[in-house]
Amino acid sequence: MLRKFLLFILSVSLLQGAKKPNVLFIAIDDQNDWIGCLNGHPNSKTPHIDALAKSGTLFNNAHCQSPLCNPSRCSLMLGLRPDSTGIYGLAPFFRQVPEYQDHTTLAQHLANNGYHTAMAGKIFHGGYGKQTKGKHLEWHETGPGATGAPFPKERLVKNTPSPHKLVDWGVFPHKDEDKGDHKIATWAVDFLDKQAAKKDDKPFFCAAGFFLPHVPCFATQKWFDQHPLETLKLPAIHPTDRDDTPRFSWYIHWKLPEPRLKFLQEAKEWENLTRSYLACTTFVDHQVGRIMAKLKETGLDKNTIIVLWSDHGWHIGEKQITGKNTLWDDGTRVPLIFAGPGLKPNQVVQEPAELLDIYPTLCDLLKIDSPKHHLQGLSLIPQLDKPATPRTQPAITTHGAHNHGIRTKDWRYIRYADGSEELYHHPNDPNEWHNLLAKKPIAKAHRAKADALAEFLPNDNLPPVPKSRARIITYDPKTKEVVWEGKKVGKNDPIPEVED
Ligand SMILES: [Ca+2]
Ligand SMILES: [Ca+2]
Repeated sequence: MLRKFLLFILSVSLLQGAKKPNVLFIAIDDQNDWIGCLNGHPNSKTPHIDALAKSGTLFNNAHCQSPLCNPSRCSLMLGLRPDSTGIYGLAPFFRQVPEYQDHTTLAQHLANNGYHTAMAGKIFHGGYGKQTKGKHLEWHETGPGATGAPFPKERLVKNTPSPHKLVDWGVFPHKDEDKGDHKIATWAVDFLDKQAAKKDDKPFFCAAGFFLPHVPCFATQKWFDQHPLETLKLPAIHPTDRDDTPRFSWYIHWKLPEPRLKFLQEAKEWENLTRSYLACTTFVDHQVGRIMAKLKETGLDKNTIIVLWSDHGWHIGEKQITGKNTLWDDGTRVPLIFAGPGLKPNQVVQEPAELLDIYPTLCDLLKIDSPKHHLQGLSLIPQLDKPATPRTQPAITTHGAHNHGIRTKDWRYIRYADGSEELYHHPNDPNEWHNLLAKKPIAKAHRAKADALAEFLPNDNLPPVPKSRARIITYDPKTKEVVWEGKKVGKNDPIPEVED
């Protein structure tokens, strides 16, 4: 009797399985590893993301392909590395590059395979990819755009070295409901209600991209109260950390609106920024929770695969800087979670993973062919099946041609365009404080490890595509000339505290 019943349940679930699973795609902007389950900061409070991770597989060693919004997101959605496209800056959007005008993104590939695709907030950078008509239809449906609004009448942090409107943080009294990210979650909740009421069998790809904890890190008191000042821990730093990193490590984030640690310390803003970032992450986690609750309430959770990711990390004082544009874990490590029907719960993968892997992994999970053009990521199915399955290639992050960070389970190797290098052994040095290639003479084993990892360095290294702009670094090996954002950097120029 029991056997018959189990067979019945099995056949019912197989019937239900006839419809392709939906995909809920949740992106968080500039979210580093300050997520509870990733253990990046002891004060992280992200119960909803942690619960999602527990219900599926957490990639504990996942890395972006570029430590910057536009190139990271283009890479993920195209399935191509930044050094293979030459898209390294905040501009251009890949559709403005002739070679990629007709390239099929992940969303378009799903649309071509019968999916209804919908997007709100930040999936591509800024307003890119919002067009809904014409030859290059990116999405069937779009909702509200990404925004850090509302803004206070005056800046909260008045003395930042850069007057950039977005470089600001702190407690800002306003209605949570007026916040851009609250509206994104509301759009997703409404979308799920509509989908649940629909009678047709068309599966959906719903992409919700949150803007926070990207600066400005404004939140209401409620979210700061979850991170009391009395128990607040500052990020772990080493006072002379940059003494053993090559000068080229400074060139890849030479002049930025994001302040250096020196400003945070002198202005006594380090605690405030740390707390503001944590508060914003908890706020976004709450928005993720609203979407997950609706998914469950509608019963759509039974047939929806969830992918949660962030586009890159963010420094809050580590290595003497704030912001992105680095090839260390603080700049590259991101949350990456897969959960849903058919996926095993409670799994943590320590092998490296790349955001580039999302495209081929989803193709496999949805049982649709990969598009004809070449996808450079690897399917994560082997690790989703057995988390300890060794990965055949490391995770690679690129910031400008010939600047690459390589991450395996235990090691990080960095090579800059001028040939300078770094090597870190994570089991002994989880904060990447001690560059093993800076100590002379270099231990034979470390040289051998670095050389072995260098075999994985990408080979394309295309120059930046025409009209590249914002955070572009180039190096001419013949003249040894370094150019940051169109301006030559002298080899003895003092390391700037802020952009001009
Ligand atoms: Ca970003
Ligand atoms: Ca160091």
